[in-house]
Amino acid sequence: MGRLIVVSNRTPSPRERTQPAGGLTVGLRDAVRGVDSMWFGWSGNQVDDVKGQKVDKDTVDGVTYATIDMTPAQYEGFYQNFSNGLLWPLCHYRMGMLSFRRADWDAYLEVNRMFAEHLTPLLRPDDVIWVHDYHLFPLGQMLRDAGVMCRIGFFLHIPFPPWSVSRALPIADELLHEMTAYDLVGVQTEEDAINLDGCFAACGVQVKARAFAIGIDPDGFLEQAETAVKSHDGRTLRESLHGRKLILGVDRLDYSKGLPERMLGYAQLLKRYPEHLGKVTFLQIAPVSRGGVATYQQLRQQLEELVGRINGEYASYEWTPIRYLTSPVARTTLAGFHRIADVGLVTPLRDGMNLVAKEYVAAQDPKDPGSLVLSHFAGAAPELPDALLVNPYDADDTADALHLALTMPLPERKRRWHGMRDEVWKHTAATWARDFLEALHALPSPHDREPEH
Ligand code: GDG
Repeated sequence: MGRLIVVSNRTPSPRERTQPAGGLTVGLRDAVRGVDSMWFGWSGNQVDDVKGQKVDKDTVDGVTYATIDMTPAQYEGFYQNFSNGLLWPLCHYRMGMLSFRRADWDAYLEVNRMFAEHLTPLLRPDDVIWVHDYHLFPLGQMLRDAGVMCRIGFFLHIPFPPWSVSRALPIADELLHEMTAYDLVGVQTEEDAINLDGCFAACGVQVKARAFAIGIDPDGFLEQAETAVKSHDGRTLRESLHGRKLILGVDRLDYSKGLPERMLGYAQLLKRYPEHLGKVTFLQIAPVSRGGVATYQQLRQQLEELVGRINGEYASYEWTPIRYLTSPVARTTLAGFHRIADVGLVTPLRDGMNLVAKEYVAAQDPKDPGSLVLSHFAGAAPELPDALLVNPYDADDTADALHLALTMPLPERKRRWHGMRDEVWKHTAATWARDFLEALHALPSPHDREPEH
């Protein structure tokens, strides 16, 4: 069997121990472990001249990381403007945030072409290529144009909106047509598959999307959590609580994660259920992400004001209701924090899946598990009906769920957690990758296809 070639915008840095926060890397890293594979993508470096650049290769634990650089202009047009300033809000149903410029579309195509040009010479005929996410929608077509005959699959990590929303993208038709180059198109949920199929149908594209829900490595995360609670950071966090209950939020600082709405929900808890005043601490870890994009800078400012206002209003001289961190925390430490937390609070306004919800479940102590408060709008929600599901736009709903979570008797906590635990252990990063790749292999090879007339 040939190698697995993973292609994503960024590859993880193979030799760095701390990795940037991000679900794609976390999910895929668990999936490629132990497989003969190559991971191709952008190095993270910007250089003024990329003409004639060579692919940089580094092999660690059987995985070859092959990377190329980008110019500052490509970074701005392809990454910041088109991918994160346009496709991201569109796919998260935020039409009011779209700004389309043809120059950015040109940069997006140029970088996809550059990926194809440098990847093609590295390929062997029996390789299987797996392209990831919205940065690389047209890559499959560009590889086909370069004569690549391998099986190519595509997986979208973020939601896909219905045609009534996605048609706001002026080049939607072209983008959807280019996806015919893929042998298999995967999305996170049935809802995304229905939406994408509706878009294909509206544009007369003969492709069908299939749902493959991503998961985590629950055994690995649990092991980290068990170790981390006994570590210096774990013990220090617990001691600092002075017996108070802990609510934990962990998210990249992104407007899709519903952070301001979450703060308002927590403030509503303190207002409507004053018995929790001084008895609970909300720790929100929100590492800065895409800090160069204006909407992210505005969000950061908005959150700083909100946290300051809520703390000012409800704090006492010896208790601060919200602890808010914008620096990343090491993954091992995070796992321990999840185990210590009485409540995991995950309230995105839209999310492809949301791995944090699954990590919270995995990290719990079976003898005394915490409760998960989860948004209906996370892709994980249909998989985790035993969570306390909330509408994040309704601060009172979030407050009620938090109150319920903080006061839930142990037998009910255990019952709900067991349901969620079964799901998190059943659908992991490894089963997600296995199911997708098995489906890709089951399709007729492009070599065996009838030539088109
Ligand atoms: C995209 C989709 C989909 C967070 N803060 C820190 C940190 N993290 C880790 C979490 C988790 C990951 O980052 C975030 O994953 P999510 O799935 O929650 O969200 P996105 O980054 O938006 O991921 C998402 C995912 O892709 C996979 O398909 O589920 O819907 O948007 O693992 O723990 N990690 C560390 N420090 C932090 O401060 N080390």
